[in-house]
Amino acid sequence: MTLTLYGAYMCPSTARIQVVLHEKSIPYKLVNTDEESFRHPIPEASSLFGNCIPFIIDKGFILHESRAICRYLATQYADQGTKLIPDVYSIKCCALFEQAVLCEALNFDPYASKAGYENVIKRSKGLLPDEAIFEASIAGLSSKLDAYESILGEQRYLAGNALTLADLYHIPWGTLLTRGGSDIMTRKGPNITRWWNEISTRDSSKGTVLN
Ligand SMILES: N[C@@H](CCC(=O)N[C@@H](CS)C(=O)NCC(=O)O)C(=O)O
Repeated sequence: MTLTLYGAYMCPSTARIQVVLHEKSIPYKLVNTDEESFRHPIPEASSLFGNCIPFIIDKGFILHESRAICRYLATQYADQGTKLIPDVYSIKCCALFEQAVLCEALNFDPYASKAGYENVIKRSKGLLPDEAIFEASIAGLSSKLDAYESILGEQRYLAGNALTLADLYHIPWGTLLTRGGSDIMTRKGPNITRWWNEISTRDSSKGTVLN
């Protein structure tokens, strides 16, 4: 039974899952809920999360929250595609992976999503961006990226020298920041630039609902 992803056009969380589905070579069917007039097609999927998308149904298993979904895919489909999480017995590698995952959720996403929402999502809906919010978000992100620059000077990826989910999680909002006219992903320093150019040009980052 093919995995089904319920998502929407221009939804970064949907794109995050699509990146991982591609990396793991998992065939899937995308149900675009825009086209369904945002009518929730599976009543039992909406109890806890309201009408929030994205969610997946994999052989009857319903799961919400893009990062939880990506984690599930990387574990359930461990034997195929790109390995995206460290082995469970590597305790320190797992701890560094958790650190990188939380770094994206707590230090990158809050600023990048605010800036990307102002300059790209709002414009795509015909609304005017608030330049002050955009600039403040970019300034906040810029201060957080100083640590990225030094971490990525010591290692190839955020959790070590292997690509993980933590790196891929940055692709959707990083892409929209660039599209929104910000050079923040390539102006902080050579290490972030090298890392961002590498992850954002992977085949998995193309062909999502953002493209
Ligand atoms: N934390 C969620 C965020 C998902 C999200 O923001 N979904 C938006 C569309 S991109 C949505 O469903 N908004 C409508 C609602 O919350 O009812 C995730 O990462 O999956």
